[in-house]
Amino acid sequence: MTPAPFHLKRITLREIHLPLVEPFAISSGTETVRRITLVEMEDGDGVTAWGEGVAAALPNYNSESVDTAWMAMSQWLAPLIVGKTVAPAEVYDLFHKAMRGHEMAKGGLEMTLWGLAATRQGVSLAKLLGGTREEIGTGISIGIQPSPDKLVEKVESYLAQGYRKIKVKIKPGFDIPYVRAVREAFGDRVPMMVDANNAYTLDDVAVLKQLDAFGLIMIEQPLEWDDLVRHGQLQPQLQTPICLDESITKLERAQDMVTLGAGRIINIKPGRVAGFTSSLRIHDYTRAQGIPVWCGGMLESGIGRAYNVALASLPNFTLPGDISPSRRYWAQDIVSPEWEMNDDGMIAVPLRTPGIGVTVDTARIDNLTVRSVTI
Ligand code: OSB
Ligand code: MG
Repeated sequence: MTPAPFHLKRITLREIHLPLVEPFAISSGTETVRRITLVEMEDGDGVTAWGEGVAAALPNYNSESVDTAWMAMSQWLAPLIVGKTVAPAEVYDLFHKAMRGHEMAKGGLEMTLWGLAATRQGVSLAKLLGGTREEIGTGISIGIQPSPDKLVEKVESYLAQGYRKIKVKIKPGFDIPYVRAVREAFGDRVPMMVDANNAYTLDDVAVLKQLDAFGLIMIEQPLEWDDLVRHGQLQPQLQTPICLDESITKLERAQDMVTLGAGRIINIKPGRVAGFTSSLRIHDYTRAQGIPVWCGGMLESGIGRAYNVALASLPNFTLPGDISPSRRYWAQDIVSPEWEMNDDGMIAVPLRTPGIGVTVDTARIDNLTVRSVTI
C-alpha cells in the first residue's frame, strides 16, 4: 500500500537513557546504557505517532552517532518536512537528493512518517509495508564473552528459551575456540552464525577459512564497514556465505554486492538504509535475485522494535532476525504490551492493530528524557 499524503505539523525529538540488562560487547566497543533517540510526530489533525532513530552513542558501528543524528534531524532534515504536506514514500528521495549520508538520521524521521500514516489510515504498519507473516522467527545476538565457557552457558539458556538462531560476536582472539565450544556443546544442527563488525582484514583469510569447518549459516561483515571490493575477494575463498550489514546503505550497495560477489545474504536494518522506502527497494531487489535477507537490530527500545517487526513480516525475510523480546534488553520496556516470544521462538506480528502495534508509555518517557527539541 502506498501511504496517503498528510500535513505534518510538528516533530519532537527526545533523548532517553535506558540501561541494558547486561553489557553488549562488539569488536569495536561495549554498550551498558543505551542512549536512545525517540521521534514523536503530530499531523494537522492532531494524530501522533512515535518512532526511533538508531544511531549509537559513538560512531563505532557506522559514521553516525546520537549527536550527529540529532543535529542532522533537528537542523537539516526536519525543516524539509515540517509544515508541509508529505507523502511518506517520497521522503527517501527528497532526503537523498538534499543531503549526503546521515542514513540513520534520515531513517528515524522517514520511518516515523510511515508509523504516523499507518495510525492515520487505521491499518497496521506491517500491512502498510506489504507484510504477510503472522509471526516472525527470532534470533539472539550475543556480545563477546570473557571465555568460551561463559558463551556456552549463555547459549544454553537462550536455546532453552526457544531462540531460532544464535549469533555470536567475534573478533581476533575471540573466534575459533568460542565457535568450537558452542558446536561441541550443542552439536552441528543449531542454526548459528558469527558477526565480526569489521574486525578482520584479508591478512586473516586463514582464520576465516577455519570457520568453514563449523557449518555456520553465515559470517556477518568480517571486513571493513565500507569495503565491498575486499569482501568480493574474500567470498570465493570461503564456503561460509558472507552476510553484509554495515556495507549495505542503499539499494545500489546491494546491487554492488551482487556485481562483486561480495556476499550472499543481507542484514537489512531499516535505520541503517535511511528508512522503509530504501528497505523495500532492497527487499524487492534481493527477492528477485534469490538472495535471502533478515532484519538486524541496533538494541532498539520497544518503539524501534515495532518498526523492525513490521518490516520482518515481508516475504523475503526468510531467516530469523536479530529481533529479540523486550526482556533480553530491558528490565522494563517503554511500550505495552512488551515484545514477547513464544516457546517456539516466534514473535507475533500485530497485523490487525492499527499503527505500530504497541502503546507508548509517555509518562515513563517523560521521566527518562534528558533533552528534547520541537521543530
Ligand atoms: O552488528 O548487528 C550488529 C548491535 C549494535 C550494533 C551493531 C550490531 C548489533 C547487534 C544487536 O548485533 C542486534 C540486536 O538489536 O539485538
Ligand atoms: Mg552486524
